[in-house]
Amino acid sequence: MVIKNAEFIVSVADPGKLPDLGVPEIAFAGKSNVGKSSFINFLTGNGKLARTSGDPGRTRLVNYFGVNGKSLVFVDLPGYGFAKVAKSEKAKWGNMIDGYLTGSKNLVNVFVLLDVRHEPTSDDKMLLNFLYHYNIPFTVIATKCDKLSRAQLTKRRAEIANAIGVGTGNVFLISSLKKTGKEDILARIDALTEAWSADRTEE
Ligand SMILES: Nc1nc2c(ncn2[C@@H]2O[C@H](COP(=O)(O)OP(=O)(O)OP(=O)(O)O)[C@@H](O)[C@H]2O)c(=O)[nH]1
Ligand SMILES: [Mg+2]
Repeated sequence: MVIKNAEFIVSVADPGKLPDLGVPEIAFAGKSNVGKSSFINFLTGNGKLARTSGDPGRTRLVNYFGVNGKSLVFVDLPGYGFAKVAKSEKAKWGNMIDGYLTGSKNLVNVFVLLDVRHEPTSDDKMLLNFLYHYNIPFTVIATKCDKLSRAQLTKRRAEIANAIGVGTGNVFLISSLKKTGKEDILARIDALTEAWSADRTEE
């Protein structure tokens, strides 16, 4: 697919009030600061669409972005695992993430972002277990690949795949900074949205 345009739709603070837009949603999840919002901006070619920051914990709400005339929606989720956030605040974010993942009527896939340099954290594993448990399909995307050499990337890709129990080919490598890895992701989105449309026409 080609992303021609993207626009902000809505921010949601209450997981009980998720909009039902009737089009497929792809959610971006991962540790705080891993590069979720930056990746949305990279994919859509709009550097100012989702707010990014060097301070972890930038995205605090569930943010909906419409792609190509709102025929597809990207959902930017708050990051987890940010140590400096108060416990009460953490619980609130956790509820928003869980609430979104179990409550959205249109979620087709969760893009789980992991920093290519680090081992998946216990929070990452918790998210993946949650997705398995609720049978929610996901795609693993390793971010910030500009930080490593080609040889290191090959090694880290295999290590990440091994740590979470998927095949190496199922770990996508991207860099929002260097703008690499986009084509494979767009092809993946094509496959996901086609499957969604096919399911709909069967009903
Ligand atoms: N080197 C490098 N830095 C990146 C890349 N993607 C994002 N960053 C930086 O990482 C920091 C966090 O990026 P965000 O996109 O705000 O991360 P986030 O996952 O949305 O963070 P929260 O909203 O706090 O959960 C920013 O300083 C970005 O510039 C990348 O591909 N390469
Ligand atoms: Mg963010």
